[in-house]
Amino acid sequence: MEEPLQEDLATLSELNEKSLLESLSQRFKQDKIYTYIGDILLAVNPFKYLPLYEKEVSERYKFHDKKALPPHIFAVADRAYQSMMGRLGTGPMNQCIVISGESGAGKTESTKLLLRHLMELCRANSQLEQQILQVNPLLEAFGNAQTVMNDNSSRFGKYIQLRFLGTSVKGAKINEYLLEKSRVVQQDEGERNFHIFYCMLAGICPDDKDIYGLLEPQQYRYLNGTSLSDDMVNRWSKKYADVCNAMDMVGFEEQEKVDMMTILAGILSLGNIMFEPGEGDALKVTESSVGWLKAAAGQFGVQEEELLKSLTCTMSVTRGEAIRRLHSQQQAEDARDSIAKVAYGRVFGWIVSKVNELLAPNVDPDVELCEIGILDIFGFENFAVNRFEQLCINLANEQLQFFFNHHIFLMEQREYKEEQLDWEVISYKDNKPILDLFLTKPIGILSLLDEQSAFPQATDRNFVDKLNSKFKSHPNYEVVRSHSPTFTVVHYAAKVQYNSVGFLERNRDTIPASIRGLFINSVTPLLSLLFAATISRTGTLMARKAKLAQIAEDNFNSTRKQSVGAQFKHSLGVLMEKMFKASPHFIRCIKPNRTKSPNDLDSNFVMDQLRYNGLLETIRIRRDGFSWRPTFKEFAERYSLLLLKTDIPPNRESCMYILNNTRLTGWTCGSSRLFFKYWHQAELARLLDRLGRAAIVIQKNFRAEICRKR
Ligand code: AD9
Ligand code: MG
Repeated sequence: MEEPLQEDLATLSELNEKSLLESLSQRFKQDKIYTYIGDILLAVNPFKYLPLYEKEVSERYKFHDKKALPPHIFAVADRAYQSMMGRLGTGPMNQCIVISGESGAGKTESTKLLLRHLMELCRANSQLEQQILQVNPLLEAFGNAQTVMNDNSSRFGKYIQLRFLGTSVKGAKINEYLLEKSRVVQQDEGERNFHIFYCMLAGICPDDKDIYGLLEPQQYRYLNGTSLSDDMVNRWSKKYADVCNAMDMVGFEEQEKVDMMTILAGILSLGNIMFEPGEGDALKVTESSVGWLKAAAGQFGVQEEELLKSLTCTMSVTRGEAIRRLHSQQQAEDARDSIAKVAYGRVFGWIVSKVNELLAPNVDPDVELCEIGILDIFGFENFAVNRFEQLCINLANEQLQFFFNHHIFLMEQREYKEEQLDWEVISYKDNKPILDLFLTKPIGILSLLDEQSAFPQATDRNFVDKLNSKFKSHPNYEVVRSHSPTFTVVHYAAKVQYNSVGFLERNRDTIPASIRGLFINSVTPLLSLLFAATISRTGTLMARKAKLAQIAEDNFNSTRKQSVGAQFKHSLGVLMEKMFKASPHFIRCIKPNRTKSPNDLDSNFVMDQLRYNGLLETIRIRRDGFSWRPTFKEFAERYSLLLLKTDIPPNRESCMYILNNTRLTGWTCGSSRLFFKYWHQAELARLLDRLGRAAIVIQKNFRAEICRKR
């Protein structure tokens, strides 16, 4: 008979890298892709359909007993939901589910499954439920793209907050992080633009295609001349129908959809405009681009001459005098690309804020809502060429790894020490030095980048020279001797070599005010709104009259704003603060191979991920440690019910008395709190539940007895 496979690695008797890999690989062979490490879920991407998510499965995992069913992602959703409502050991509190893993490991798919099960659990009203479930396909169409690592790679990070009143969901809010806008104008070998462009070109009906002025995909430079095979047309047109459907469901208006598609068509036309020397120092568009200029101006709803002007020259004001500076060919091409990037970025930001507006909870602002947040960011990336975007993506992953370490190792072991538990310290790879390398003020990588970005004369090379001189002896930094300006960071997951060409420009991300002025005057209402508006802190679009007036007045000068790096650092900080206040649930996604193939687990590749995620140490701490550590007061208040009492003093003696009345073993007691293994919480919940059920039976019998006597 086959030996049963370990469902919880924290119960492995022999623990080493080999036994860990062997367990995962045996399970994977039998399509058992989920495995627990105590309360943490490991999920190995199967790269094939598995019948694991049908309605009956979802039903089985509703309010289930963890021990009775195999590990599953629905179980994590269930635990988060129950914990949020205070059914598992603590009072009601906000929860966050943190999903990590490298690009293509399965984070986004996991997010969708979690959302689905949460909607099942809270039996949302059908319209709100559908709206919430449609948000993902919508955002994916605009924010995901094919990369060499993943055919549906998220090119932005998101934190979805589901907001509950009691047991029912009342709304949702999305925070998005750092869309990779540069993809709109450039994709590396084997990569594609954002899905929506292909969807639109494949799915739009011929009449609408004419209305929007769209041609065949291979004619667009921004799509790298990709032509669509029949199979792709089928796939993408179905997706287009889904996106349109999602927009209707979420509540977008028809005119908004039309405007949005027109802007996307404008971006494609813009990309085909090329320049050549004209009269004197002036540039003109090439003969074959004249039509594209006309098309783009029409699609953007602006004057052709105005668009040409913003591409070929910059206006500035010096001592009250307007000065026109003609662009070089390179500058004109850069202006073209930056218009495309900013327009796309604004459309994306607007979609998110519109979703937030439509899904905002319709409750009194004084009513306090509880939250379950799900974090799905872009996974760790290491390409042939790594740019500014990869630096930010990898920094976000460092931040998540730090959050994990902090919770699993640091806080836990700090409490053992404070409470003088007999404990042999488990060491782990602390990535704080890498975070410091990036974030320390005034001399972290991001601060130095900002400092250099503030100098118009600074170059990408200067920036790397500065890094080299500051960090040459930092253990996580390596100087690279090369003609191109490159440097290496030793990340927690791997060494990544960054090419700093374009770092300063991408970090500045300035839009000349003339472009803003151009679009504010667009006859396309949405475009005009996108450039006249600021996105408020609450995530809603607010057109501000004052802003409009200021822009009109300041039409010639670039507006100063926070750099991309600084904004990203700030939004990551806000996110971490929120997460540190919530009760976390971790899902670690593992990619089985580099080729996206089913039924193939590449041992070395998987071992690398287990190592850099610190999973062996995680198993050790879950096996030997105490992940639930309530104070005497917290415990006594909640579990005095087990003695059928509610008024016992909340102290050590009461806790001992309660616990000695149960048959629980393996817990221990510190000076101010109790220390429990990860499974104790569920056991105690079960005892309370049993007691509750017994009380109901007693009540029923009592009532029946009374009736009988009468
Ligand atoms: V990235 O950091 O956004 O590049 P993710 O989000 O980690 O990455 P994603 O969820 O997009 O990866 O998964 C990649 C692909 O793996 C999906 O498109 C599916 O084809 C496949 N996948 C992932 N999880 C599952 C699953 N549970 N069942 C079947 C899956 N296929
Ligand atoms: Mg993803």
